[in-house]
Amino acid sequence: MTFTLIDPSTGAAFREVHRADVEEVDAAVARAVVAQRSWAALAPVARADALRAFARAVEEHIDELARLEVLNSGHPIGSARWEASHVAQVLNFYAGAPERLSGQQIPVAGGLDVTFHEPYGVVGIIVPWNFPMTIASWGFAPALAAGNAVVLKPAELTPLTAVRLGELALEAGLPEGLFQVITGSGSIVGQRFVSHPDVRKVVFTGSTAVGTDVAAGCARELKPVTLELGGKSANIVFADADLEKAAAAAPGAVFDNAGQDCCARSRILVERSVYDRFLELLEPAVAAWRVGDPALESTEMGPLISAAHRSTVASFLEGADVAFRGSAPEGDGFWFAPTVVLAGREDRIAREEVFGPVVAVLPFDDEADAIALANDTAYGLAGSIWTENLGRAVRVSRGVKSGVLSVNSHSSVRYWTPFGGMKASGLGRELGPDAAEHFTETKNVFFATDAS
Ligand code: TXE
Repeated sequence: MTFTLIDPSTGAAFREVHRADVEEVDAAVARAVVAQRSWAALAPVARADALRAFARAVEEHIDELARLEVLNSGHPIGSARWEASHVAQVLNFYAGAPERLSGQQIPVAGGLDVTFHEPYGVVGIIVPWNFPMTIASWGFAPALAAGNAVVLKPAELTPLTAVRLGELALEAGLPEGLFQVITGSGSIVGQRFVSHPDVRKVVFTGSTAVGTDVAAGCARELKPVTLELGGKSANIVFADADLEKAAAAAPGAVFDNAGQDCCARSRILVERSVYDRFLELLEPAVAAWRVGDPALESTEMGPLISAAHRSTVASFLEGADVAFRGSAPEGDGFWFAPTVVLAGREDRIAREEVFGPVVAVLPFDDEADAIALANDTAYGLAGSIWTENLGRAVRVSRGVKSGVLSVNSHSSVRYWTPFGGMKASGLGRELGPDAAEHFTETKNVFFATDAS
């Protein structure tokens, strides 16, 4: 059994990929159990060295990985190269973790009390199609660093870079069975990660609906789970902001990766007194956003991932008040022009995740209204605040219920700072200084020292 991969920029089928069944998942988990025991028993420096070797192998194959992502996912080559080098950086960062997973020494009379960070064992990682390599690395790098084995399931649509990373791990000298990439469907391979008794933790990134199911399944097994889910993040522009800068940055914040980004600032909230001026500034910035062949260095945005996804995105424009659109190529491929919509607070476009290059613009009245509107969503992943008023920046960033905010910029993901969502956007945090610890359980041991 296989599934067919399609180049999103041409619509042409180019490869068949194996669809694993439950028996193959069970065999992989059995191999992982064995590999994990030896891996966890290694000296911390040996695990650190192995991860650095894996990082070097990724660095040496950045161009190859990037080209695979252009073909399989339609990412612009510049972005794809950044993604591949990000994987190497994530591996290098967590290569520092094995020697830093320190426990505590807690004062207890009559002895010595210490804690250990014990690895879970085998960790199952389920990733989506929007950022196939980077999201996978946020799971596997800290999980491996903490002494776990990893089974990774890429999305059906975009398995190629994950499969290549699995090969590079072996070429770099990681032990057989320690990091295995299993291609297949969510309902078979993903669900088996949830139900398999030897997979002791699950990391899931994807839709809120499936994530909720995965969490429910993990609850039945008393299995910890990390969830990175959807978003409807607000880009809040106050009248006292540098409007030129805010407008120039807005397209990148929502149209990057064709809007297929959980952190996409897909609602722009603008203070009413500067609403018209902001739209005047936004229009040329959207027109200048370069959509086209992802193989070209100059391209800023490629196609959507699939024909089905393009239909879903298009459905959001039915009855919508479109203010203006950018351009996109005609013809084959799943192209969609960047679109700016004027929305009311109850409109579908203002409430649901589009996961495409469509942004809803809404006016607000004052600071309290901006916070209330930003929070008027089931989600709570990211957001941006544009203001020149420091006190307001502090108040609004504390008031918005999101896991990752930026003031006067749109940055959300740095591997050395924590990342994750509140409310329907997720559970737990990835990346940052503590991520390796999240792949361990604390063990407390008391050593009696009384002589008698
Ligand atoms: O996600 P799914 P899809 C949103 C976005 C998008 C929509 C659907 O709105 O349009 O979700 O995308 C695996 N048990 N996001 O269908 O289905 C699946 O094989 C275990 C937002 O791709 O959630 C894939 O590997 N696993 C999000 C992964 O889960 C299962 C990123 C994600 O698939 C499973 C992606 C099951 N029962 C989509 N069913 C973001 N905000 O970053 C599927 N999977």
